[in-house]
Amino acid sequence: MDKIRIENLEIFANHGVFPEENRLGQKFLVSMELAVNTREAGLKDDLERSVDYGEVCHFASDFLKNHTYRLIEAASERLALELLLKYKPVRGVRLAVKKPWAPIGLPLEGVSVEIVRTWHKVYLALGSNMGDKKQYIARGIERLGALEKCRVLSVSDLIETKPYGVTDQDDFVNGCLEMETLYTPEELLDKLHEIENEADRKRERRWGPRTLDLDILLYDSEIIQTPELIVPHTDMANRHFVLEPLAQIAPYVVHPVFLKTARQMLLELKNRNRKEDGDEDGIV
Ligand code: A4P
Ligand code: MG
Repeated sequence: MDKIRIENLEIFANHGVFPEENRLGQKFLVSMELAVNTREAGLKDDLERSVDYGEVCHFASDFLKNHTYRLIEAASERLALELLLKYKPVRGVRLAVKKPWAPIGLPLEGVSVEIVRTWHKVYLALGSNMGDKKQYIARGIERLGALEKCRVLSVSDLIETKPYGVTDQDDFVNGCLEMETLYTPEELLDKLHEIENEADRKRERRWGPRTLDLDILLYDSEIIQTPELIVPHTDMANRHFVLEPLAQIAPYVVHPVFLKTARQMLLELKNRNRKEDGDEDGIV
């Protein structure tokens, strides 16, 4: 993506772990690289289609003057967040905050922290098979949309499905949604658990009845395997109730392990199911 680069913006501010730093202040040098598609602005010579770097500089300067953080890590993190939330065309930020006068009792040219923060594209599976199922899902989507670091982009139709795996339970309502987020995958999982818990979700039995289930299907094209989180969702390619709504909102999104689109996985699953049901040829 195109970049707008601001180098070594000088800001006098009060960040630091020592009380003297907070009281007296010192010089900071801030460099920002904003990932912005500048094509339209370039072709039309129109600032409205880009991001005003002068405004960004004043915003960053005011922000770092008006807040006091102990760590330049915190100053960088908060400023990156503010920039990503405030300027819609900014898809990502590389931000360096440097302290040329860091008081460490030794001569040095400076110390700096550099971070990269971007919006991430995520697909979630939505499910419920208890109580007012559609209402639980609608409320879950509303809660996600209310989070500052999430933007819900599209929601599939909700479909009624027979229970898969553990079959002695009520039918499900399932769907998928597409969103952008500034959360890491682990942070997002915590948020999903909070929203599930607000919906009175009980975890008595794996794959058992649930008021609300929010699973991460895809997070950019990342492949994650930790004890708490597996992305892409391990079983998504075998689940009609996941692939049908996913293929509706994102037919060409690619599974980063199987290298197949949602539509392809859905067609292949239907084909397998047909074969298992006795139609030897299936369809392609
Ligand atoms: N976890 C690991 N990876 C993920 C991920 N990608 N997204 C961990 C979300 N969570 C993930 O999940 C158990 C643990 O999985 C979490 O604590 C998290 O650390 P859970 O939601 O507490 O329990 P669960 O949902 O019973 O287990 P699991 O394995 O997530 O099951 P699924 O995959 O959610 O399947 N039939 C129909 N028709 N429709 C359904 O929606 N759902 C299930 C449950 C079974 N049958 C179904 C449906
Ligand atoms: Mg789950």
